[in-house]
Amino acid sequence: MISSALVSSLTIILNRAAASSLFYVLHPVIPFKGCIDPSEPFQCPQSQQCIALQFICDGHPGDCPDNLDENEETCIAAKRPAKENIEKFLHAAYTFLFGEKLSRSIDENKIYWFDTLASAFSVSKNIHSFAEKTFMSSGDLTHFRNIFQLIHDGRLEDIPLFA
Ligand SMILES: [Ca+2]
Repeated sequence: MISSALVSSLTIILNRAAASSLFYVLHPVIPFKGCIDPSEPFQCPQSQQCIALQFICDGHPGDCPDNLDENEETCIAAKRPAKENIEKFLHAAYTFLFGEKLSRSIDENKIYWFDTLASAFSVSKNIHSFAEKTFMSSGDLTHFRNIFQLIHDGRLEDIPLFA
């Protein structure tokens, strides 16, 4: 036998579910599509607000939430390719750059890995900061440094030996 307390609890839960689905009908959630307006191409860190490049690191805070438009990492990111482009590049060149060794970590963190990697490429001041943000082991960092040294030296034919 179902107690009246249980029935009233169920009624409350069902009413909340109905109310919440009505809420979503009235206020559909529009997924963020990135900063698609060319006049405001820069996405503020930890936000979906888009601003013009001229407001980044211009000495006037307040263009992004929490004044992140004047943050050191934001200043670095503003001088680098857009994070979305870095991410596309990484998808295309991952095995070439990192080889099988680091590819294994993709399987463990597939959903977030490229986003994390692209973010780290976008904002890191140096290779140590990059390694910290991507939780690289010292072995992975050495591997990564060697790959980039080979690219820097134009010795692309040697990369498969490391990868
Ligand atoms: Ca600013």
